[in-house]
Amino acid sequence: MRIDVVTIFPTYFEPLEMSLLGRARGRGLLDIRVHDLREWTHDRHRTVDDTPYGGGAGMVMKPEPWGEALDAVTVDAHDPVILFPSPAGVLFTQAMARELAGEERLVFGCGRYEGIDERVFDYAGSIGRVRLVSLGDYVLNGGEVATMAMIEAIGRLVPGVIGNPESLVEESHEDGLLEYPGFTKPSTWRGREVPSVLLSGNHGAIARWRREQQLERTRERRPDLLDGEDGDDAR
Ligand code: JEB
Repeated sequence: MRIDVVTIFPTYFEPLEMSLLGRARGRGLLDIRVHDLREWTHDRHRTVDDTPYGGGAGMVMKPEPWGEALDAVTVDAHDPVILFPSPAGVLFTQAMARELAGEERLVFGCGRYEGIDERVFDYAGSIGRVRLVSLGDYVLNGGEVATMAMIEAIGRLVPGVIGNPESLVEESHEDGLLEYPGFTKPSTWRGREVPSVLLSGNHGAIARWRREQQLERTRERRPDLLDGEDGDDAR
């Protein structure tokens, strides 16, 4: 999979060199290219923002550099998915990460200031499949942190990136429930015991206990996952 990121802060993405995704990049599974939007400006000050038509607070990102950037990074792409992190986007979910992990080409457009001139989204729709996506219901200063989170969520689902694919299905959200609690040695730590069932060697009892814990925690912390068509297949 190739991922192009367009941003005015390319250094935000330096951590991608490290760890799991960095190794996947080294092995040729992920080709992540980060581009400075200012490469597609033509004035002395490399201007990417301007005042909003109609007035109001803050600045809006100018469409021209975005148009040139999207043209350049998609010149050899066939129907890429073009994602714009936005507080006004649809919520980014594990189901979406799973779908996107099967794509050949992704482009992330990272806005700043009050966001990007709205016409850019329409233009991007003439290049590929546009998705406005939100990381969650809180306000960030730009799309970079959201993009990093989404690249991590998608990248780890690309076949071959994670050594043991079985660890993917067990974890949080893949079955629509929160994870069961984990414990390791020592069996007593600072007066706190590991639940005795986990030391019993009774694998049936352990599986039942873990499923109960998942259901109890989900009911307590994330009842929204249990009621309705939300998420994947919460039971
Ligand atoms: C994403 C962004 C801004 C109003 C307020 C702040 C570009 N979950 C999320 N919260 N905020 C963002 C996001 C995601 N994904 C987000 C892109 C931009 C915030 N801002 C600042 C814009 N409008 C600019």
